[in-house]
Amino acid sequence: MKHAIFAVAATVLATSVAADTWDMPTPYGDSTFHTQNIAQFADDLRTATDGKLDITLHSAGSLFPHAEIKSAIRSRQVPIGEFFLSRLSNEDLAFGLDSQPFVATSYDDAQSLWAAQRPVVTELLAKEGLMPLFSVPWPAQGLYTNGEIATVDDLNGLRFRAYNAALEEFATLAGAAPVQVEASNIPQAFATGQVAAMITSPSTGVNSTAWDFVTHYSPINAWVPKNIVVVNKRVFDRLDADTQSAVLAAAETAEARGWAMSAAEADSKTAALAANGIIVYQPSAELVAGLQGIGQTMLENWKSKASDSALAILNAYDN
Ligand code: PCA
Repeated sequence: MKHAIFAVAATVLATSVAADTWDMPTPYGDSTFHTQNIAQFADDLRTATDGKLDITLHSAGSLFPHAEIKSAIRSRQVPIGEFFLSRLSNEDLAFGLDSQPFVATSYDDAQSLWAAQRPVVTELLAKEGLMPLFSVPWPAQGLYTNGEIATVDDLNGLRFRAYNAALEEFATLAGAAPVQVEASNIPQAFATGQVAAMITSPSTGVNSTAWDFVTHYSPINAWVPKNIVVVNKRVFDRLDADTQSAVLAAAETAEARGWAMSAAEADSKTAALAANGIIVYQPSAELVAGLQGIGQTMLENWKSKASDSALAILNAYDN
């Protein structure tokens, strides 16, 4: 009898230790490769910890809207979550350098930029009790419109979907009218005439069936912005050492896998846009020159407002 009670007590103890379930919000939908990568991260962790750490993913902003995910992790309403890194640029421009046009336009550049950005981002987030686990880029951003865009002037007056402050500035400098719309609301925003053009990845173009509302796509490859997965530091510190190591190992694997998925999507999703009837065209020299001019103006603005830590990233990246 005594043994039986001990056995029951031990089982209860074991299951209460085992019951570490983490809710994880992301703004992006299930068909997004980032979400698929995170789902795999959760699976990997469940396996590595024998089910001791069980992450439940809440996609498409279903648990928290995008703008609230970071503060929800900070206040421990959720232990972990994903968001678009450069949305934090209103807190410090250090978070936003990956969304400045023509600073880093290839995966190699994006890797170098992330290497320069990571220590600074880690330090800034630590001040808020947050710890980055991994960061994965979207494919380079391209231009979706109705009809071909030959020069920047052709963007004049267009209602332009934006997803952060940098894209809002970009659209404004191009003479367009920016409107903030979350990725999962893109089809509706076009259908209702809220917007008529956008800059985003081929991945998001395909995920939002862009062929239903635009005719043309140009891979202007202007920047390679990233998502980041962040954990609350106190929650992480409370995990036992083995579980902590498992989280860090799964994060490293997820980062490498995510970058590879992104690179594969850059080609496959551009092909899918064309296969669904979108006309994919290379930007004219004049359009590129005009867009680069906007990029230069934006970088000057950025430098004039950047914190020391933000400037340190740019210096480290340039050297
Ligand atoms: N897709 C996301 C962010 C960048 C991207 O390629 C979006 O459009 O909101």
